[in-house]
Amino acid sequence: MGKTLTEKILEQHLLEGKLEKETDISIRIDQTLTQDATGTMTYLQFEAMGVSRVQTELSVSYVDHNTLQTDFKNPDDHRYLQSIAAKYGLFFSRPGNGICHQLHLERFARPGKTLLGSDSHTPTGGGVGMIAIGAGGLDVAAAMAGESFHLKMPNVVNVYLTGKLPDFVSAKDVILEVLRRIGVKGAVNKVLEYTGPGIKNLSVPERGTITNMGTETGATTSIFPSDEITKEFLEAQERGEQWVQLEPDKDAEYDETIEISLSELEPLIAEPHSPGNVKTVKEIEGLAVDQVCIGSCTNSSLRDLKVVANILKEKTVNEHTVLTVSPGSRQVVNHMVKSGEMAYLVEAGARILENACGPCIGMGLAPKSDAVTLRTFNRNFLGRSGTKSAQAYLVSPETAAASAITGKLTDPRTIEKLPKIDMPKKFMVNDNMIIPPLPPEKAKTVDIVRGPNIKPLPEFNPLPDKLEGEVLLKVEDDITTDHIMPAGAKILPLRSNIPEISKFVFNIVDESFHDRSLEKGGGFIIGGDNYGQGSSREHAAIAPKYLGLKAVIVRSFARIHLANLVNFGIVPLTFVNKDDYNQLEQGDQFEIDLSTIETGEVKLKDHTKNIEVALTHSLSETEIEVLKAGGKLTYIKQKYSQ
Ligand code: MIC
Ligand code: SF4
Repeated sequence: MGKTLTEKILEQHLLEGKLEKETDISIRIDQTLTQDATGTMTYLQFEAMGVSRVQTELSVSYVDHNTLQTDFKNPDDHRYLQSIAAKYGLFFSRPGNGICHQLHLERFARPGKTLLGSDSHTPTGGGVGMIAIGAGGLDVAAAMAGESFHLKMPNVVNVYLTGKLPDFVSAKDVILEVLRRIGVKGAVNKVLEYTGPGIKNLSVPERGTITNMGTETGATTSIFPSDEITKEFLEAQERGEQWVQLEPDKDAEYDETIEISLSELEPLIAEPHSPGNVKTVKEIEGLAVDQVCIGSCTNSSLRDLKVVANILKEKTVNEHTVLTVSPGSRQVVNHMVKSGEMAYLVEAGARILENACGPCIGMGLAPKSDAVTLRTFNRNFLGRSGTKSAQAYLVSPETAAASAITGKLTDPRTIEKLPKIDMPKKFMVNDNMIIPPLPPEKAKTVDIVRGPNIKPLPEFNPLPDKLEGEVLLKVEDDITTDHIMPAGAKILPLRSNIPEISKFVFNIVDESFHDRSLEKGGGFIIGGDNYGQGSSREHAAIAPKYLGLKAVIVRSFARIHLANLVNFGIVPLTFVNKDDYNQLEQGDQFEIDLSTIETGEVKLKDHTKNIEVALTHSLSETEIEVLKAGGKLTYIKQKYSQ
């Protein structure tokens, strides 16, 4: 039986287990990436592991999230990250260089390699045929220390593309179509592998848009083959020698197939507050738009910005609409400036922002109250823009640019002609904002720079056999990490200060959560399906743990958040009978007996309701050991000290 591309790359990196569905495997990680918002915690944990230099082929530390410097905190963190990179042998991408995923695709992503990143959109790298996975910072720290990465062997889905995208329909519409079909939990523990004759009509940055936002389906990762188009891209990035041809076997067997005819797609839009609420633009055309934001790791490539600039050429942004543009990288800006296309944006009245995440994570440019904001980003979760009453919609760059001109949601196909875009044969490569690793002897002499905002890691105790306490909160389906641990300009700078950031846990859902948790001495959370979808931020586990959260009991979990809970010693449990969710309430007194956890069966006694509820879990033996140790850091420290 032939192999899928996913199986081929996993097989080459397999350290433990068998490539059989649902079984636990561990793989070797070749590359890692971090960004600043998750990076500080990642490196504090890496430091605690006591390893003198990163053990990977390549590790890069990017700065792109916390670039709004309203006080000393963010710049202090940047200096810390720079000193860490110098001391431990990492590449350091300086603030101002661009968004981690865009930069990694341009400069480091390599076909056939594995990449683990402390950001959920790490699968962008799948655009060049690598297995690129998002994970919590602690897992990335462990990979840098030379540990393998554990995961459940995912099911592989064949996303079979035929045809060619019509004018004004682009890669964003492809991934929105995938989301329209399978929703935000449709690919949990699955890999979306793109095949079929249609892929030859998609460039690497377009493939990157698709693999990037595959994260919103819950997928472990997404991947395209490495073909002639990949070769051309790598050559244009002066990395032609890194190309290898990689594709699935002709007779590869997939667990499922999704067929998409690119020729039949039309402009799509995700309505508030989920990337899975997909409609056609036509269905809600005419909606008045207050703000349009173009950029983010999904849609900030040179191709995307050129399209936007040429649609806006000789036009003016509608007087009732604000347009922001955040380019993906300096390389993109450089091209846009030299070609003169940046001037089209400026002349049209776009507010040009730094090459960074910016409005995507609420780092500035929050929309006005009740605004309709159209974004080329990948997430439109409640409050993420920085304005809780805003209604955020996700669209392609074409739809965004057309709507910025008219001031209302506009089907870009109503613009007469698609402007012709000239893509360069060679990109303007300039790595002068990437500081390469220092040689080991020099690295040893580097001192780590720590600002006052960097607080030591909290220590957590081993897990007892019995957990007791109150249900602190009951939530619905699809709770995101943005609900659990909101981001934005005010909270993100606290990422290296757990006591401070913990004050904002569940703030967007229930402002009293923090005080209640402390008053009750911790307790439990009850949730629905897909609990913890979205970001890889381990702060959504560490901060609740700091407040005393003992276990989370839900119908189902999102992959990265589940791993983060284990890493920080919070027990992730699921209902055997999903309807039991309805019986339990906030305020109920629980007793959970963990003495049988190894058997997969756990009993919950609800003393308030006087009932017993059967719980289970999907934890591997190692994960149970990690939980018992009180978290992964203690577990790894114990392992190294033996
Ligand atoms: C996001 O898009 O939500 C983030 C901010 O990039 C996160 C990481 C973080 O919270 O720092 C992600 O996607 O993992
Ligand atoms: Fe940055 Fe937004 Fe991409 Fe997250 S999704 S890495 S915040 S641009």
